[in-house]
Amino acid sequence: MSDITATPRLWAPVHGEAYRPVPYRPERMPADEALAHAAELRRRMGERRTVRSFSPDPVPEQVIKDAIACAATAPSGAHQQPWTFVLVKDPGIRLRIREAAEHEERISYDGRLGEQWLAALRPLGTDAVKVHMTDAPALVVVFQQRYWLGEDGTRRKHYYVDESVGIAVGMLLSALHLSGLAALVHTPSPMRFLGEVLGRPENEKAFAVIPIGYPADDCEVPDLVRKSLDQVLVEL
Ligand code: IYR
Repeated sequence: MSDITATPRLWAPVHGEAYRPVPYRPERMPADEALAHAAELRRRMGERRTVRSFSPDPVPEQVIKDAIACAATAPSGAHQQPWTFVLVKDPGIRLRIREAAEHEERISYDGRLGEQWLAALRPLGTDAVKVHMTDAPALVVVFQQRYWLGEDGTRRKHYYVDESVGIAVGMLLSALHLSGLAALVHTPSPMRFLGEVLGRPENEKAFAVIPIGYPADDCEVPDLVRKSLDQVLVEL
């Protein structure tokens, strides 16, 4: 390791005045503690399931807000933080989103997806009916800011928006799960209606609708098997 950190710079830094570093010296976690944390986290993350059958019971709103705050710590292209999280509790708005999503999904399931896609979805038991949108007490609709939009209409390019928002959504799902809430990533297609229903500005594009709540008492999930670590990890 020391060899690598000792590698000399071969070119001069070009960031000039804009780069204002501050010290970062997190306390190093002892290995035994790290192993215990990692094993426990792996176990708990292994219990996460995508839920499509929600209890209408209310959830502590602050838990969702804290999870969104966790998601917003995600790394992003040029630290542009190109995300907006719309927390929808209003039952009327949730119903409008459900109806618009079901309208699109019906067209998708009636053929737009194609036979291969429909066959891939069959083990998940999904269909065009999206009761979870109205059963779950909250929806978080995640928007990507495709570009920065100033109040005077000025636009500035955003970088790696898909990657940044994808990472943030992963962190949101982890935070929700570790805080005891169930969620579903729903990506109705096309999603343009979400910006219209929620009154979002032109630079924002819907990325996913995430119903959040507790699983229904009679909730069932598909009997899926995750790939083993051996199957997903390549060590060199
Ligand atoms: N958007 C549709 C279809 C769907 C697509 C994929 I890929 C999934 O993993 C699950 C569903 C729907 O929400 O039903």
